[in-house]
Amino acid sequence: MADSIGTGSEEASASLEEREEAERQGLVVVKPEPFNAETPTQALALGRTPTPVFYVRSNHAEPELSPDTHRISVEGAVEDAFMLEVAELSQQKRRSLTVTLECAGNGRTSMAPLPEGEPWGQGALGTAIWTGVPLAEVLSRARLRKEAVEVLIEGADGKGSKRFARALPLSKALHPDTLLALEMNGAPLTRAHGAPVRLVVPGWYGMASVKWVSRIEALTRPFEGYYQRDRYIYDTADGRKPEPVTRMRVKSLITSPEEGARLTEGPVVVQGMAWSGERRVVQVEVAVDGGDNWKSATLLEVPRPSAWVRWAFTWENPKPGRHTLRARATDEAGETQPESAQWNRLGYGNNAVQVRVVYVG
Ligand SMILES: Nc1nc2c(c(=O)[nH]1)N[C@H]1C(S)=C(S)[C@@H](COP(=O)(O)O)O[C@H]1N2
Ligand SMILES: [Mo]
Repeated sequence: MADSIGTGSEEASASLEEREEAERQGLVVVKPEPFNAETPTQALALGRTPTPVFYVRSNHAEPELSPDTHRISVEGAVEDAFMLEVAELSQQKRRSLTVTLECAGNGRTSMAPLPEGEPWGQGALGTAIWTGVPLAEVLSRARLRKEAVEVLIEGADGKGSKRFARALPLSKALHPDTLLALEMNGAPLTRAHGAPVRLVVPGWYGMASVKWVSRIEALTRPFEGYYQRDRYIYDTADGRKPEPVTRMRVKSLITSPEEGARLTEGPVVVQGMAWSGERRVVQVEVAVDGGDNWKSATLLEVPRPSAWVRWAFTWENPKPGRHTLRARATDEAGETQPESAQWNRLGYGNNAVQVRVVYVG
C-alpha cells in the first residue's frame, strides 16, 4: 500500500485527469465549476461507495498538488515547527478506517422555506475506507505548547479570507481516528477528493475533513475564519447565537425499493443505511403507511460509530396501490430522526425522516 504513493510524474497526472473526468460521469452533477456532484442513488445501496461515484463537494477550483513535492507547514503554538513532506508522511505507520462522510448541506432542497446554498438532494453522502496517519502523530512530533486551544487545518484552495480552512478542538484533533489520509478505498486519493493528503474527521459533517491540506497551525485563540464563523453554523435567524455545525445528526436512508418503484405483490424487502456521527445506531424502524405505525428493522452488521450500518425490513403483504415507506433511526444516546427538518438559514443538518413513494400491483 505504502508503495503506491509518490509515483505521479507530469505525464501520469495528465492521464489521471482524463481518467477522473471519465469517472465523474457516473456522478449526478450539481455544479460543473467548481465541480460539485452527488453520489448516484444506486451507489448509495453499496456498503462502500466506489471512489468514482463518491460525491464531491468543493468550494473552489481543485488545486493540483504533486505528491512528490507537496509539503505541509506545521506551525503556530508548537515547540518544533517543521515542514512535513507528503513523501515522508507516506512512510509512517498508517491506519485504515471505514468512515461515512455526509455534507452538512445534504437534503437542503427539502427544507422549507428553501435556504440559500448548493441545491443538494440526498446524495451528498458516501462511505469509504480511508488510510492515513493520525493527525495526533504529527502534532506530537511538533509538540503542542500548553497555550494551544485549537488546531487549524488549511487547504490549498481559495484565496485570501476565502481560503478553505477549519479548526478543530484539541480533543478531536488529538483523537487517534482523526487522520491525515493519503488513500481512499485502497488507492491514492484522487484530485477531487483532496490529493495528495486530506483530513478525515470521523463522525463530523464533511466540512471538517479538509482536502488538499497545506498548513497545520496550533492556535491560541478560537479560529474566526469564514468557513468557521460565517458558514457551517446553525443560524436559526431568531436572535439566538448560531451554534457551530459539528457531528452528523442521526439519519437513515431507504436504498431499496427506489422512489416510484412498481412492485409485484408478495413480501418486499425494504433496505437502507443508518448512521449517527460519533455514535452507534441502535435501532431502525420502518413504517409502510402514514401515521405512527413503526416496526423494527434488522441491523445487518454490528453498528460502529462514524460509519453507516445496513438494515433490512420485510414488508409482508403489501396491497395493490400507492404506498409511502419511511425509515427512522435512533442512536445510542437515544436521539431519533425528527419528522420535519429543523430549519436554519444556511440549510444544514437536515436529518428528517424521508418519505418514499412506491406502487404495488
Ligand atoms: N480544501 C477543502 N476541503 C474541503 C472542502 C473544500 O471546499 N475545500 N469541502 C468540504 C466539504 S463541505 C465536504 S462535504 C467534504 C467533501 O469531501 P469529498 O469532496 O471528498 O466528498 O470536503 C470538505 N473539505
Ligand atoms: Mo459539505
